[in-house]
Amino acid sequence: MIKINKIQNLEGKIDSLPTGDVLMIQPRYAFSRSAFEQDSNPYLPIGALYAGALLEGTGKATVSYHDSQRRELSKRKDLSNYDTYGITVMGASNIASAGRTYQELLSQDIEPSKIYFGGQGIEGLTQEEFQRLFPGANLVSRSVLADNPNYWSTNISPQLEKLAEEDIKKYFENEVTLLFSQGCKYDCTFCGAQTKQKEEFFGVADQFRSLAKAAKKVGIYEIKAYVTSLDFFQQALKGGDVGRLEKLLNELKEAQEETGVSLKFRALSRADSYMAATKYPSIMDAAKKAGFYQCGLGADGAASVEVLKAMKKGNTSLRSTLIEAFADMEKRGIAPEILYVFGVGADTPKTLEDTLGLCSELLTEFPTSIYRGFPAKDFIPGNRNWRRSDWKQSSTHSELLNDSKNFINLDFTSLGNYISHPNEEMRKEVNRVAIEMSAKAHELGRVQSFLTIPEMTTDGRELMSEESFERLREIIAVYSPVLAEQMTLENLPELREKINANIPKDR
Ligand code: B12
Ligand code: SF4
Repeated sequence: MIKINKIQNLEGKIDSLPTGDVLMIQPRYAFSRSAFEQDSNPYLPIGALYAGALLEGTGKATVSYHDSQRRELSKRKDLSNYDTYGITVMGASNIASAGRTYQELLSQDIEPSKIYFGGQGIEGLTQEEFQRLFPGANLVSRSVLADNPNYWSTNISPQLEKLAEEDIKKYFENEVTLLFSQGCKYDCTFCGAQTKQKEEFFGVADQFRSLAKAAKKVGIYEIKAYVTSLDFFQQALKGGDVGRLEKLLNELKEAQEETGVSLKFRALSRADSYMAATKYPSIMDAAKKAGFYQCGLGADGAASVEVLKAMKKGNTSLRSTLIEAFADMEKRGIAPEILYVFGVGADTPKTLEDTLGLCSELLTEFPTSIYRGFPAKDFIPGNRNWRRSDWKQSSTHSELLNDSKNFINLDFTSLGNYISHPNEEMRKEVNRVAIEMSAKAHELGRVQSFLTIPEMTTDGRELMSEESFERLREIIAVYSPVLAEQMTLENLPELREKINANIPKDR
């Protein structure tokens, strides 16, 4: 009886999904230049591939793929032959690049009603917000796909087989995404992930087998991956099932032996979950054996108990737990990553200064640690703040929705800007800390925080002081000595696109 109901639900909702011959499109990287250039470090479009596999599972769609990171969409001769078009949007800033894709489709006379958007960056918009940005197009909610009984075990091999070998080679030369789990039981105010949800696991070993099969085809025998877990060790917390995690890790190890393809992966975890997991030596052992080499620990707010409370992090002693976790990781040969979002509404110049102190201390105390810090974007579609009624009534919210291009300012790598930090004094403080920390981490060669230049209404003075600008110049010089020499606070708006295209991609 339950099964029939499920099928009826799925059938009932199918109309809101793309059907027929579907072209699933991965937009270009948000900071690529306006003129098309082939991306030499493309991301494997796992969200599009998984969505494509689920769509085919409905029996009402046949999916092809277009990766705009690799080829220009408007040059496709068969563009008008498809029944429907899917555009995938990973984060809020990708609404800007998805907007470019939407315009490219419209310019080829494709009806907006045939265009479907999906992905975590966009699915948190209301229909009204979405229609303001993309009139006539369709917004697909994940729940329609998640109703599929095979949602957690869908095979992506048939989708990977549709991609060009030269693209597969490029994807696997870079880090790819391994579908591991989804969901985090916490609900931090700034987080746009699948929060307040019980962790669910994908068929991990089978997902790895699919990746391994594709990699081997192009002669690659070692895969580097970022796993999708939001809090990798959360099963070690009270009420969790650590045995399940251990079993998955052991299966992952076996799948490597069976396929002859090895895996090195990094994951994210809360510091308290990580410490809870260290109480189970067999889990830590299984993780290491399965290829775990780097762990990003959410340090957001750790420098101030007040900020932690405002962020609803669910842990007021984060600072000491972090230090314990960093020490433990280094003992085990796992590189700790300082994943730090700072500059939220509750921050003050004092808490920002303390943040700078804490991040510097972590980098100095732990010689293998890596800095991955970002100026907060407090309001993004999908997070708890976005749903606040004061935000919905604000002029910034309205301005943002006037043009999809504005969403670029919500990228986590973007320096604080008029959209993310309307108060100029705080914006400059946030950027001072962001630039100073990133510069330090660059000097140490332990950096995974790449800052980009946002759009501005006047010139660079609205973003930062002269001192911060000189420090920023040192960072830019690492990637483009010529641009670093040319840049001034006045010409920053003009050089913005060129500078951003030279900054390494967020990873
Ligand atoms: C892996 C990952 C990365 C990797 C991506 C590597 C790659 N190959 O692309 C790296 C580290 C590079 C990365 C970078 C970024 N990421 Co990221 N990332 C993730 C992570 C951990 C997993 C995403 C994933 O692949 N999930 C698995 C797939 C199958 O699920 P999915 O993408 O949600 O897709 C499902 C649905 O959304 C839907 N769907 C997706 N597309 C479409 C399209 C259509 C037409 C349809 C019908 C359905 C559909 O179908 C899928 C199956 O249900 C998530 C957190 C998480 N656990 O989800 C964050 C996450 C998605 N990232 C996020 C962000 C913000 C970014 C950045 C934009 C950060 C930034 N710089 O601002 C960048 C953008 C990079 C880019 N691609 O342009 C946020 C998005 C939040 C939001 N609401 O905006 C998340 C949720 C992290 C977080 N805690 O906030 N990321
Ligand atoms: S920031 Fe981390 S702990 Fe907080 S809700 Fe997001 S994934 Fe969970």
